[in-house]
Amino acid sequence: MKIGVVCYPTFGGSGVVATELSRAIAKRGHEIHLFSYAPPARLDPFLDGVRLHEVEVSSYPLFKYPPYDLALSSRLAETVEEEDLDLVHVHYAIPHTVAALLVKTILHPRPLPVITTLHGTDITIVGQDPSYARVTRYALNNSDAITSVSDYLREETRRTFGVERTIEVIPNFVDTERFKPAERAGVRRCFAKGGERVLMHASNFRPVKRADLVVEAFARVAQDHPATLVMVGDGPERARCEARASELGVKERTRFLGSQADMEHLLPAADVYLLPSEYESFGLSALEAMACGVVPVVTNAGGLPEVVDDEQNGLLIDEAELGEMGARISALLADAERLAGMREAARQTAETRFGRDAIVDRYEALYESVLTPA
Ligand code: GMT
Repeated sequence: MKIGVVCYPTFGGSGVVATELSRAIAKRGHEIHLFSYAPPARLDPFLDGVRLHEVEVSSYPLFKYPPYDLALSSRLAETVEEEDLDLVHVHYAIPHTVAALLVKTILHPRPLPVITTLHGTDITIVGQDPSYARVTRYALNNSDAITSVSDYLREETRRTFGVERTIEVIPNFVDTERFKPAERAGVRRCFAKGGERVLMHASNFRPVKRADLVVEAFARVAQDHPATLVMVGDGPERARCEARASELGVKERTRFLGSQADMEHLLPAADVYLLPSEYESFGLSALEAMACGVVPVVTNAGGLPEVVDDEQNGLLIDEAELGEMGARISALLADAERLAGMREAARQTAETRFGRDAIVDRYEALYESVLTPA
């Protein structure tokens, strides 16, 4: 098959899923053409066997808002024709689905199935915004197939947009050969020279991630344990988190690393991974941590309970108990046997429920189904 993939290039989960899926599908012998406004953070087009089409948006003094979606549609339409692509798979509905549907109209009667994978905020925040609600509904009703990354997101989509058609839940996945526990002493050396505990958080530091709560929980843990906090990523709340770490007297023990592409090298250094988001449709970064044998501590919200089972493979923190998050982590770190059991269970969950190959099989089957006339 020849597949066009459209995604955001940022460190966010939707771009990561699109990149990892493209890499896996290309390895199976299919031809992948990836469209984005910059090279996706985790993609190595040469090694991954993926053809990258960077969409350039030309500016003109009349354009207060250069029309990215039109530049994307134009580039996509040209490539679909030149390379004879079979289908387009877009990640994140806004504006990618609408751009792909425009291409389908432009090229009509040439068939061009469009698959949309919903990732979360394209429905829960952006999609519901009155500025985008109508086009989001149009995108949902006119895609040839829709997938969502969790049951939670499927139900949210149905509830918010009254969509009755099939939405297939295909959960996110992790490459458990790349994301795996490492020899602990070696990998921890850079953060925990004295053998202290390592807590980690990685995100785009948007308000929804509540990264300040990570710092607060860490300050509580640091009362009981020698510990280091590693904060990976960058975004609007980062400065506030740094200030909070100073206020709470833990700045010296906190490392802000900025954005990092090679999370598989960093995550195994941690004991615990914190993701106290207001909600997550899935929580891919927590899954990557689990694959590395790191215990996820996440909020009991959105799709996170579909990934983390409380007290089994991690800790699920109810909204009302967020103030206790640090104390719960501290108690866990004090119990070596319980911690080791949870590490093992976390890794096992990643392997058995969210392993790459079984989930990529489902996407491949979906591609085949949209190409087969009913
Ligand atoms: O965070 C976003 O604004 C969107 C998106 C992204 O590109 O990072 O994240 C979503 O997609 C990920 C991959 O499917 C999920 O793991 C994240 O939970 C989801 N983010 C939210 O729901 C906030």
